[in-house]
Amino acid sequence: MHPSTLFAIDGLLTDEERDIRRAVRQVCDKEIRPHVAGWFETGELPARELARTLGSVGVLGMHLDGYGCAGLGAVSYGLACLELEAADSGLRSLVSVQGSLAMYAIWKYGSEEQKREWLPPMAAGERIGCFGLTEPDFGSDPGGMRTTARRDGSDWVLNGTKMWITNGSVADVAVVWARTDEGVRGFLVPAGAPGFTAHDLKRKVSLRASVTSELVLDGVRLPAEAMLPGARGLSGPLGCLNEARFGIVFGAMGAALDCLETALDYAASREVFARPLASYQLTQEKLADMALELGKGMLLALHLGRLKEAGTITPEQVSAGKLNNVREALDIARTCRTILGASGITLEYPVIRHAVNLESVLTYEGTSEIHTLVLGKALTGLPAFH
Ligand code: TGC
Ligand code: FAD
Repeated sequence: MHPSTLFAIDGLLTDEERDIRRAVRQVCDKEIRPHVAGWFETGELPARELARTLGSVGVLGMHLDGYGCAGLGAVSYGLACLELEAADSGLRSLVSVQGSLAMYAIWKYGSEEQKREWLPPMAAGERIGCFGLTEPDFGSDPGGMRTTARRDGSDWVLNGTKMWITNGSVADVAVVWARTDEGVRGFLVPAGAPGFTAHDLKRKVSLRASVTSELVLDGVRLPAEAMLPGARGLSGPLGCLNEARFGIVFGAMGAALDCLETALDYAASREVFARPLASYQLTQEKLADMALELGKGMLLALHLGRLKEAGTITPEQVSAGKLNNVREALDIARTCRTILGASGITLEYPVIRHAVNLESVLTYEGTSEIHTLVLGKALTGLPAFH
């Protein structure tokens, strides 16, 4: 029995949602899976080519309306993230940052001109975006950011450094959050603006099939129209994070499913002490526990998706989903790794790649500790961040 059959998850989806899931899986099977272990190994990704491929199948900003975006439901978007992350968390990251962070920021807070200029080519994958919130000294606490935007006549002048920025060096536009006299504001910084540089972060052991960069803003002068007019204060960037975190609730289950499918196959064919590994009770306990957590995580993701579609989801519910599903996915990946024995440490199988990728997923978009504290605050009314 396939693990998804245990919970009859497919029966909870519409025909359209199943079709979208299948279509994204087909693209991953054809364009991503055959190459992804190699990209991971070399730490190099054909990001532009991939963005065009993903744009051509309509997954970039697929949950946004208008401006070349498909306007699909939250569950469809989640299932696309699931299939992408079943291939590699780095690919889901590319799509999350493009659609849920950079495009969403422009879609939600941008002027009509900004939307018309950027959203259609970004939906098509002709232009890539990144999202610069984290700084070298301020990750979990973005409210402490040091990047500034100072008015000079009608222009803005930006100074500061952003760190760990996905898609940074391949982006055509960076959404940069900076401190101004009127609080935190967002700016669209085009690649090539004088004083703006992006450097790739090397020697990563996790999320190697993804571009991660440092952005340096050294007196970057921007016209008044570069500011996102609709975002004021920290709620601007945090509002975007809710979108991307939601995609991860589904995505993490994709990585876990790929690990579990691999472990089931391996346990069925590997003989130990003259019997298939799958026939031992210790192995079956691992497999059963993993199928349970996977099923529960999928049901949680679907429930949150339906709440999002109904327009009632809260940031705390998204935190609950991100915390639970990434934590369980990482646990599943590590357990699957044990089932594969020594084979589990090689790139011949996807399991160790998923496991080390999920270490990044546990940290970005709010660490597991931060989401625990979000839930703690919701339950007690007492914030414990500071
Ligand atoms: P706090 O005083 O609680 O809030 C400041 C303002 O923000 C509002 N707010 C939210 N609004 C929308 N959605 C949320 N989830 C929100 N959380 C808070 C809040 O109502 C308030 O609004 P206002 O109007 O009163 O000013 O802020 P705090 O400084 O105490 O911090 C709260 C905390 C710790 C939860 C927040 O800073 C946080 O979430 N930290 C984690 C940072 C984070 O997740 N960074 C991710 C960077 S991007 C990334 O990692 C991309 S990875 C690539 C990929 O996705 O694949
Ligand atoms: P810190 O905030 O320094 O945290 C270190 C440890 O302290 C963590 O365990 C944390 O949970 C814990 N901690 C922090 N505060 C508390 C507290 N109050 N109580 C108890 N424990 C606490 N950022 C972007 O803006 N854009 C991107 O595109 C992006 N992409 C990323 C891609 C990758 C591969 C990675 C790894 C990160 C990316 N990030 C991005 C940055 C990411 O969001 C941050 O790494 C994350 O928010 C944590 O910040 P930090 O690394 O500075 O850790």
